[in-house]
Amino acid sequence: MKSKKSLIHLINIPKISDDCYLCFAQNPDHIPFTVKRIYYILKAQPSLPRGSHAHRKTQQILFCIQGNITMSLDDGMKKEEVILDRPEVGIILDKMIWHEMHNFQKDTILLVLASRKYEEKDYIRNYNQFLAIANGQNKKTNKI
Ligand code: T46
Repeated sequence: MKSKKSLIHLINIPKISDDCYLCFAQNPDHIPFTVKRIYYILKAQPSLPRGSHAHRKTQQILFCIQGNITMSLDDGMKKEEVILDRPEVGIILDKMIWHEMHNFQKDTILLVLASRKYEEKDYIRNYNQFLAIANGQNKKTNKI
C-alpha cells in the first residue's frame, strides 16, 4: 500500500535583508531536534552524485545556501524529487530515507544540521538491505 504522505518536508526560515542576506534557524521554531553536529559540502564534482544511503537514526535538515541541487528521496515505497535552490528553504530529511543528491554546481554549498554525532554504523549503504528494513517497518506502520 502506498502512503499518500509526501517525503518532502520543506521548512522556511527567516531571511533578513539589509545590505546583505542573513538567514537563521533556531530550535524548536524551525529545527525539530537538538543539533549534535553540523557539516557542509562544497566544491563537489557536478558529475558525481552524493548520498546513496539512509541513516538508521539520524535526522537532518539540509540548506543549499549557494547554488542548487536536486535531491531524490525514497522511503522504500515511493520516490520523490525536489530541487533545493533557496538559502531560506531547508528540507527535513528523516531517518530511514534513502537519499541522493545530484546536479551540484561548482559553487554549490550544502549546509547540514544533524540530530546525532557521526557514526558509520548509523549508515545503510546497501539499497537492498535498506529496502528489507524499510519495508519491514512500513508493514508494521501500515498493519499489512
Ligand atoms: C547527506 C549529505 C548531504 C565524517 O567523518 N563525518 C561526518 O559528519 C560526515 C557527514 C561524513 N564523514 C565521513 C564519512 C565518509 O568517509 O566523510 C566521508 C563521506 O561521508 P558521507 O558518505 O556521509 O558523504 P555524503 O556527502 O555522501 O553524504 C552526507 C550525509 O551522510 C548525507 O546524509 O544528506 O551528506
